[in-house]
This record gives sequence, structure tokens and C-alpha cells, in this order.
Amino acid sequence: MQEILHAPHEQIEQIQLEGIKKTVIACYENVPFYKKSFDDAGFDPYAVKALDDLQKAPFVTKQDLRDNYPYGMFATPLSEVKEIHMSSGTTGVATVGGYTQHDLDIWGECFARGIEYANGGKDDVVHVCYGYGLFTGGLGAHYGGLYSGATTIPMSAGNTERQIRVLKEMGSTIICCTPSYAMHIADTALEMGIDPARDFHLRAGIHGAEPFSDNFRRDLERKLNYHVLDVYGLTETMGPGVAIECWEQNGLHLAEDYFYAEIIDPNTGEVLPDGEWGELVLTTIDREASPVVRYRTRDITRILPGECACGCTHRRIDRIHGRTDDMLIIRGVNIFPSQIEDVMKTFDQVSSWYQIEVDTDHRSLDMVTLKAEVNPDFAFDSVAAVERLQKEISARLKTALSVGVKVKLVEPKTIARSEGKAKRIVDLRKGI
Ligand code: ADP
Ligand code: K
Ligand code: ZN
Repeated sequence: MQEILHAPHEQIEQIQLEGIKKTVIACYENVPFYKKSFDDAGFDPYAVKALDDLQKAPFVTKQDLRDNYPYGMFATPLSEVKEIHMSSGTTGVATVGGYTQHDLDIWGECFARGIEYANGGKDDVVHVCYGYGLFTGGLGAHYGGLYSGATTIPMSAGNTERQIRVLKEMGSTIICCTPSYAMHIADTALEMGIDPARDFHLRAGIHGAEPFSDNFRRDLERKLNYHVLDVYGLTETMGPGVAIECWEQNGLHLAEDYFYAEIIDPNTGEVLPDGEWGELVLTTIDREASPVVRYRTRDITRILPGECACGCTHRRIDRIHGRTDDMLIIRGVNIFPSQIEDVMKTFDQVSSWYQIEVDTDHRSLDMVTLKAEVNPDFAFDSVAAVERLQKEISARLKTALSVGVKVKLVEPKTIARSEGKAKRIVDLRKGI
């Protein structure tokens, strides 16, 4: 694994070019959707000679995948398919991914890179508490654990007290779950009189499937006394492991020998240069059952220019800024939850648990309420102090977002915890 992670970038580009050629032809010849969309766009899959030629291919969207539910996008016969996953449907109808044995092997290898970045291997105990099932989190991390030779514990999500006992007693060294579930585990342990910083043996957490702020990460690292590595992925291209942070925590290394990444302007579709923020577009270059060519992820990030201090040559994406479909349009202004988080983290008195509620007032105007939990040491009994703080946060949000946000501070542990992805936005507006 070290060899491919440190290969000269020209060598990786050669792998990418060969992989793209193979993939566009396989899609054209085996998937009627691609045959039609390539023909309509005048894209000749047999004429790809350089990486840039891929820019002539049309995009594929989540809607296209939905329209071809369940098996329409498969490029291999079902007899070759070993496993199926579906997206959790956070934003609508599920999409399906199929995996041949080869696809499953690659998945394990990609996730195992996270374990490698944590300097892990066969001596580690990998505790997987992403949900097992159609969601890609559980089995993706599981295959990563197996690939790396680690002792893998298939906990799945839920039964938090049991998770805590196992973490403590089995001496797990690496934990894989959503960041919000990791926080829930840490807080529950503290309530049970167990100090996870001392009583657990964790060295690293491989956390992803949802965005989390730097502040949230620092909180986790303090409570669990370990190093948090961000893992990115999506069902439509594989699952977790498309890109993973190394120990430097300075961007997520793409698995560039399996995925070709572009950043586009989401409005014009134009490919943007490295360093510029835009929508991530992915092409699988060694996927058999469910290849995608220029899949629009709707996730906002950028390619980080320059090399990483860790020596891995695979390019890095920045941490996901949000997804285009999480973007709230409030009275015509575009807002990402991460912008609200940026403001919240400047206040020591509030924790990183929050929920954004959007509704309409009696004049049908959008109204945003930010519900945020105060930290346990904040004296919640002084009404005047609570009101003062609410006003202060609200004023700061107004400056940062140009939109009025009503702030409602609530007591610790009053916002529902999740075992999977946290629900940050509650949109009560009619027709949305
Ligand atoms: P769904 O789209 O139904 O949530 P998935 O489980 O496939 O289905 O989720 C993939 C999405 O989760 C990504 O497109 C991205 O928006 C989000 N995601 C995954 N990993 C991360 C991460 N590390 N940081 C931020 N968002 C992430
Ligand atoms: K089969
Ligand atoms: Zn690195």
C-alpha cells in the first residue's frame, strides 16, 4: 500500500487515463443510459487520449441514478454482483450501488488507507459502530478493517452503553462511526462515570458521512484522547473511503488510483482550477458493477494545491463545506449550516450541538431559528444572562450572514442525539 500512496503523480495520472478509457467504454457498451447520454452530447468514448478529454463527457446526476432504479446503471450482469447498498436517502429516494468481488476488494483497500494513515494494522482493534446494513458506513469500515488485518469488531450503531463497555474492555484502538455518534458515546460514558480519555484505549477515530466543524473535532479529541481522521465517501461512487485525512489533518487524500476528481462551478458546469471552491465531480476508474462517469456529488469542496507533509502523493480535497442541497435559501440569501457553525464556535458558552429550524412567519417570510445547547458549565438559571447571550449571537450571525436569525439557547442534552447522521436542519416551510 505504501508504494501506491507514494507513487509519483505522473504514474497515478497514467493509471487514471487507462482507467477512464476503460470505464467510459464499459459504460457506453453496457449501460443504455450512458450510450444515449454520450451520443446526445457527441462524446466519443473511444477517442479519449488525455485526462482533459473527459471534460467532453456529460455529467450524471443523482436524478439519473434514481430514474434507472434499481439495476439500470449496472455495467455487469447480476450474476457478477456480490452485494448491494443503497444511499440513506437523506435527501429523497434512495440510489443503488452494486459491487462485484473486485469492487468489494477495492472498497476494503480504500478504507484501509485510513487505518494506514493512523499507522494501524494487524495489531489494532477496530471498533465499527457505523450502522451495518444498506448504509455503506458499517460494511465499508468493516472491509477496511479486514483488509488491514486488524481485529475488527462489527458493533453496528446503537446500544450505546454496550458500545462503551466493549470499547473499554476489548481495548479498541480505532473507532469508526459518524462524528455525532462518537460525541454521543463520549458524553454517555462520562455520565456513566467512565472517563473515555483515560478508560478507553483509542488512538484514532475515522469519522465521516456528515460534515463536522473543527471545533467539534477538538471537542471529540479532548474527550476521547485520540486523533480524529475525516473520511469522505458516498454510495453513488462506493461508500466511505473515496478520500481520507492523514495524520496531518490537512485535507483528505483522494484514492486517486480509483477515482478521478474534478471541481466544477455548480452553476455553469465549468471545470475550476485547483484551490477554487466548487462542486466535486467524481469518475470511478476501476469499478465494475456500478461505474459512474462525471457524477455530480453536490458536495462543496476544493482541491488543495501543493504536497502534503505526510509524503502521500495523492491529491487532497478540503473538508466538505456542505452539500448544495443543504444550502438554505433564506429570503433569497444562500446559507450553509457551516457558516452558522463558524459563528457559534466563537462563543465558549455554547456547545457544538445545534439545530436550525426554518419556518415562515404570518407574512410568509422565511424565519430562521437556531437552537443551540449551552455548555454544562454555563449558568442557565440567569434569564438575563441567557437573553444577553442570545442577542449577542444573533447580532454576530446577522453580520456574518446578512440574515436575521433568532437564537434560542437550550439546556445541555436537549437536542436529540443520533446514532447515524445528525439532523441539523428542520425545514417547516410549506412546499419545500
Ligand atoms: P445520502 O446522500 O442519502 O446521505 P450517503 O450515505 O451515500 O447517502 O451519503 C453521502 C453523502 O454524505 C455525501 O455526498 C456527503 O454529502 C456526506 N458526507 C459523507 N462523508 C462526509 C464527510 N466526511 N464530510 C462531510 N460530508 C460527508
Ligand atoms: K450474484
Ligand atoms: Zn497527508
